[in-house]
Amino acid sequence: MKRDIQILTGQVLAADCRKTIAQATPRELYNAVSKAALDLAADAWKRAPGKRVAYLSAEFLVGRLVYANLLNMGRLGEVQQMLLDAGVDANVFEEIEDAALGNGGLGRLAACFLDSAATQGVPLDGYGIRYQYGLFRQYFEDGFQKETADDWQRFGDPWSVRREEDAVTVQFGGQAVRAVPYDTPVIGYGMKTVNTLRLWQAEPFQAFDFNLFNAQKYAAAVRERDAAEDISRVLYPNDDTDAGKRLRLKQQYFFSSASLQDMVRAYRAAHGGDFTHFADAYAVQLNDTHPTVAIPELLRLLVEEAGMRFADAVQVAHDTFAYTNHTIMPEALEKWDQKLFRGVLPRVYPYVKKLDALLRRTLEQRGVPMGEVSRYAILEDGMVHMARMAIFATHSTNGVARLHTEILKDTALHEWYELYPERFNNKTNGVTQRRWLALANPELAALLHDAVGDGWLTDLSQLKRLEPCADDPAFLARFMDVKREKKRQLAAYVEKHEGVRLHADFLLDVQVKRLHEYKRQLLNAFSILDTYYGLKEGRISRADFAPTVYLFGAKAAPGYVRAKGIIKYINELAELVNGDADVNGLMQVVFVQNYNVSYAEKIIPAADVSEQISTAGTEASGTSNMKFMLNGAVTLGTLDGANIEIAEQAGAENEYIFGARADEIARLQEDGYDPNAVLAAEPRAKRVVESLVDGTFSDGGTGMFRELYASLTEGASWHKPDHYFLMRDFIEYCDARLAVNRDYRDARAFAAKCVRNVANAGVFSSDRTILEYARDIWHV
Ligand code: GPV
Repeated sequence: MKRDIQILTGQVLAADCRKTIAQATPRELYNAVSKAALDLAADAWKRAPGKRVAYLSAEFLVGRLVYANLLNMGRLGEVQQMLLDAGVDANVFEEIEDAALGNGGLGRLAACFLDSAATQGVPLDGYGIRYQYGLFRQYFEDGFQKETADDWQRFGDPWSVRREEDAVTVQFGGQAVRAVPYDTPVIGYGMKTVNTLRLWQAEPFQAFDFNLFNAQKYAAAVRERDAAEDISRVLYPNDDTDAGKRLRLKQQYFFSSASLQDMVRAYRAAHGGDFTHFADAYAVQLNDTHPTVAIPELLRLLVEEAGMRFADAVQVAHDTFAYTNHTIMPEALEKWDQKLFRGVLPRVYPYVKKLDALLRRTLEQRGVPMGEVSRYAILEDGMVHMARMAIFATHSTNGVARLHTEILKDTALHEWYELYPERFNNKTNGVTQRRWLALANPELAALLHDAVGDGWLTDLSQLKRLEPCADDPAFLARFMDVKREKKRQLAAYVEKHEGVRLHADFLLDVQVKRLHEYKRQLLNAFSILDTYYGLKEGRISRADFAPTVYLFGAKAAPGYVRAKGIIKYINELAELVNGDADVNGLMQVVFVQNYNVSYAEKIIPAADVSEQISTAGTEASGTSNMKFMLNGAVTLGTLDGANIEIAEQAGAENEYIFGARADEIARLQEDGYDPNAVLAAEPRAKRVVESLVDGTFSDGGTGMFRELYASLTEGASWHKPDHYFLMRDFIEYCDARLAVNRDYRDARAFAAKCVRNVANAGVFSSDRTILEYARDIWHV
């Protein structure tokens, strides 16, 4: 019998705070509804027998869990009605902070994979770190980014269960800490499968060392506790860059070791002490190199705790592990100083050395010339090269979009591809349509329900049946109504959170993603400034221009000075444009603060244009590009990452593609590229770039803008000028953008393009991706 979530919620509230639903605070209500729902999921939350996948990831950017879980449980409508009946706003849980245990695409991909695996019945558990503080919260002060700590647990964490009985010990050099798992159910759509997200928290063995305390060494006792807790204190805020910090290595080993100990213990309980068939019980996916220290750790456990020979242990590791690469950017490829590594992980380091020695013997046997060995070696120039270890010791290395995998094979990891071609494979990323369509855009979901039914919820390829609707005026009218409504909702939200009145009747052009030079938010800003001048000076006809909101959302890593300079620049641009009454009816620039998963759920469904303008060859895949497509935005982008596959699926005539392709960029890198020649030849380019230094904008005396200017025109010791080819693509980008604007004026034709995007988004479901991993890599 279906149990009543209203009765359960009422009972929890009565027991916990002696209040009714109508009386409870949002936070009390959140905890009660979540507990009630957790209770309803309890029966389905049990381990199925058979092989399991462990998805090891330093990040799980799950966002807000309550609505997504209720949706998958089939309880969302019921809870919304319950709240309505009690006179409570159905959006009451929007006060609940996101669980931002990730930086960006990589962490959000892991969260989409959890949802898809549970929905598709793939027995996959996530393993990671229960950071006390997630990604910093961002606000702007005088246009500059400021950061504050993200104390996400202050609302409670009702979706997790502490499993004291499964705690393990993780040993560093002279320090031993307890790893205590917190399990969160991962509820598949329809609740047929409930998997587990197991996040480890670091704790001292005793809250306090009383010997120290009694000896009046209070500070020492506290220090010991803090040193343990520090390990899971905070998420590193670098996206796509490697900080190489000691504490980061400790974090990586902490969750890798704890997760493997967990698996080894369960294996022993089920199969006894013979570990030769470990890979039949577990497939372990390494989400980038962050958990790669798991490889020597498994070798250590197999040799020292299961008595296995090293060579046999290597075979087990090879069969068990697989590695996903998420970038070719050299600054993100993890390398650890050998001394640091050995100092922090003295028990593990010998196994890294043995692997390195095995690799060197293998290279020799394969006839790789001595002079080439240094390109492969795990231990080389005083560093431990993690990606090399990951490729050598696993059976699969995959990229995350077709172009990305081709670049890995042809250039970035070419020498490895020559050695092990059979290990390389592509798994183009995807996103979960439950959160990114059903939950974020119920209005569009309802329209799809009427047009093609609800099968797309678990089989996104069914959206293809929408294709004829792109020629149906009545359908297009309804689609445009949905867009209008989503813009209206977004405008209300932005007004509340930013104090800005967003023009809900304008074309909405959006770039939301981490702030990084390669993603080229600065190119976007330059183009807006060029449009502004064009409108003011009559080069662009005001009468023909579709009024546009340019919306940005992005966090810069706190130590990434250039990225912070770009944020300040865009905020200065916003002030210029929004403060000019002459263009107020035509342009608005808005940079929202604290862009996160929940904000994305508001912004993406409202967008008309999805800005995906990275330098070709730099964005491994992108995943927001897929979310925009699914919600009916056209892509204004370069042929980079998954944009290529998006344009291929939807048809290039339904996107706006511009700029140099990856092969041209590679050629320019080889043969030389001179941005100053572009600046000399193209006054429009020169004018916007000069705005960094000619007094148009102020960086508050920080020198940030002059540094940005120098990065474009002079370069630096580590970079050539305009390393990301903004000037190469500037005019083409401006032209493509004007083409979008022109086309937008034919509202129905534009809506038809949007609908064709929705209809062809089927392959970009993470359900498809996860089923490919299951079939090709995990064999489950
Ligand atoms: I490496 N990515 C990320 O978010 N953080 C990282 O540390 C690394 C990669 C991203 C890539 O930049 C995106 O192109 C990609 O879509 C995403 O990972 C998921 O694969």
